Amino acid sequence: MKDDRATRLYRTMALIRGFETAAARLLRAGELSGNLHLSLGQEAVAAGVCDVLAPSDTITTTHRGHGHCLAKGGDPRRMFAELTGRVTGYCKGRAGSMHIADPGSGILGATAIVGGGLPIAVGAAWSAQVRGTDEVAVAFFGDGAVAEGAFHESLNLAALWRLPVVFVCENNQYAELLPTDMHLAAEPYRLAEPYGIPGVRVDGNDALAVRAAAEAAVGRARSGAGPTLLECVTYRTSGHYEGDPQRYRDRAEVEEWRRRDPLDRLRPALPDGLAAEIDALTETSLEAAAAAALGDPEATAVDLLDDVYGEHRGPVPAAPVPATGPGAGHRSGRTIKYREAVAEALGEEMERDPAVVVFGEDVARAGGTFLATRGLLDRFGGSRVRDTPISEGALIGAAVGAAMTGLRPVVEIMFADFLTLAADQLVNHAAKMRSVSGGEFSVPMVVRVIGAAGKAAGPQHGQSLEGWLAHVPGLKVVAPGSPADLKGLLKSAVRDPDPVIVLESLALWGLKGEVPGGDHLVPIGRAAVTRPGTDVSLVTWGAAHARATEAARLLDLDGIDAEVVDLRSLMPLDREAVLATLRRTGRLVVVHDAVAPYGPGAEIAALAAGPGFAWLKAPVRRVAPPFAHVPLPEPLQRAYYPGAEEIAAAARESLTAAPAGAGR
Ligand SMILES: Cc1ncc(C[n+]2csc(CCOP(=O)(O)OP(=O)(O)O)c2C)c(N)n1
Repeated sequence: MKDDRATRLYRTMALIRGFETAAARLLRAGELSGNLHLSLGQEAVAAGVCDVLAPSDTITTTHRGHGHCLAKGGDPRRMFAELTGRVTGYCKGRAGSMHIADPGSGILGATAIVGGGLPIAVGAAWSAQVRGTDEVAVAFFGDGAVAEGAFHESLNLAALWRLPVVFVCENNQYAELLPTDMHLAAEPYRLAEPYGIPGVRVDGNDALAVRAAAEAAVGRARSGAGPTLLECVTYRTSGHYEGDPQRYRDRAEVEEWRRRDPLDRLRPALPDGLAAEIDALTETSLEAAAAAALGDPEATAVDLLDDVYGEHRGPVPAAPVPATGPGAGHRSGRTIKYREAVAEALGEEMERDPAVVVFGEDVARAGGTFLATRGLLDRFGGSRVRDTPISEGALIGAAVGAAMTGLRPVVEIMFADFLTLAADQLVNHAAKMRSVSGGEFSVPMVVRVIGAAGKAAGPQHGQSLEGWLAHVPGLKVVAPGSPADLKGLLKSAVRDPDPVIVLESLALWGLKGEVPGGDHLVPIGRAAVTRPGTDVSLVTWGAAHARATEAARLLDLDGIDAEVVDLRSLMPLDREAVLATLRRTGRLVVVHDAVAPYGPGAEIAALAAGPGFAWLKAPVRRVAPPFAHVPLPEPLQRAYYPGAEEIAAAARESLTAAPAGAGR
């Protein structure tokens, strides 16, 4: 069978083989930073699967994904540039071999996190379904990923929603150093059956066989019949990483698999002499690509802040601080509850933009565990408002994939405590995707959680994790303390180009407040002075804002004029607002519901002790819960969360304390 198809597959495999051989040479020559994980011997999987994909189809891949990226249309020169730390690389040379992402060729990203790409492919497939296209998403992963929760969560979700996704397990028979039978209790392809989807095992060193199996799986996905799990049994003849002494397997085994080399196997299917011609041409063009990449400028340190966030370089808002509180100048006379602000904001955004979708556990039929999304299903239908399984990792990952492919997903995760189950997708993927794509991918997604708590249902249903979240470059974190701010910040979050975590508070759930009319937006990264004052500043956010305001009232009875500043956003932080209030009063008390040690209050105190030092008249006070877990009983909660009296006491202390700083 001397056909074009075999020639095409051979060309792709030769390109992968040549690229990786050249990359290994560059490593030995000291031109390459970091590890290099090659896929020598596995080329047929990438070539066979990608041969049946259209340019608009998408893939996610792994730390060993050079081949998948090249087969999907990645540019060898840009890949060499990335490996060698050049500004012309896919990530501007900052991330290296394990991180190639390219919207232009449908590469949603290689990830160094085992299993990390599966939920993202599921999200891309869901996005294709919602947008009504016939695009297919493919997740490439190793046998090691099959033991990860991400694999099972992804298969369940994809099967449940009949998503156009193909899961390609590249079983090279080792997960790092362990053979498959020592780390998996079942053969990968068999795991499809319990999820009700086809599980197909194919000889992964036979490019034509891989292609045929992939064609069937992709066709099935495109026709709307749902996902397939394709296990390609192959072998990597190189070490786990370049330089690996490979003590975990014997030479005879490697030699045996070399005899089954996928390029050698396909050669007879090509016209005489063509394979040698392709090999020579490929080598010449790759040499030129590598040389050109090495001639490009190296990545420089001044670029480090680029591409962490979308609309500005670094997380510092450029606009000035408003002089007064939320809603100033927009009096509508209309009051709503804090919780009602959610459906109002989302309803308006969904009307405005058909790309906005809302999903999460019980958000649709029940209208949310806390009834925040009530009514949205009836208004917008099941395609845009969806109940999901209890799969926090897959949900955040699906939001990442959906956001990268044209949707604006809003996902509800109930309590911030449960974000820990999705930490990989949040911290390693949502937060980094813009950066590892060299700024080419945006991840406009919103995660709503009960977070800046102030009221709890025990140690695992009430943590205030804003300090933890705001510490992650790439994420934005807001904690609205009023219905107007919740509505305005949520609407801004939906329109934001970056992942935004909206920390809501159960303590404020029934709080009523006036909400401005019209298209009410509160800018992310802008604080509000909710009570002007001259003697001491109470800087706060979330549910603690109400208690700080009460403390200001108590202080007023003593003749102390406290200013209350509601930060509203933790990242970006309105540094100017903190410095401005310090300039006005010279005294700073930071009030929050996250535990004090290593908490977000320390960041604000550092601001006062640094750029604000000249205005500081007294030591900064932090009023926050102790370094302990959130208790369940009400009396213990009252002891745990700082009350108005405690806040007022700290403010009084700051007025009587010995001068600090310049003391002016
Ligand atoms: C979540 C996670 N755990 C551990 C690692 C360390 N690690 C890097 S590669 C690898 C082996 C992965 O095996 P497999 O998925 O079979 O892919 P292969 O390397 O064989 O292509 C491991 C454990 C990681 N990168 N991510």
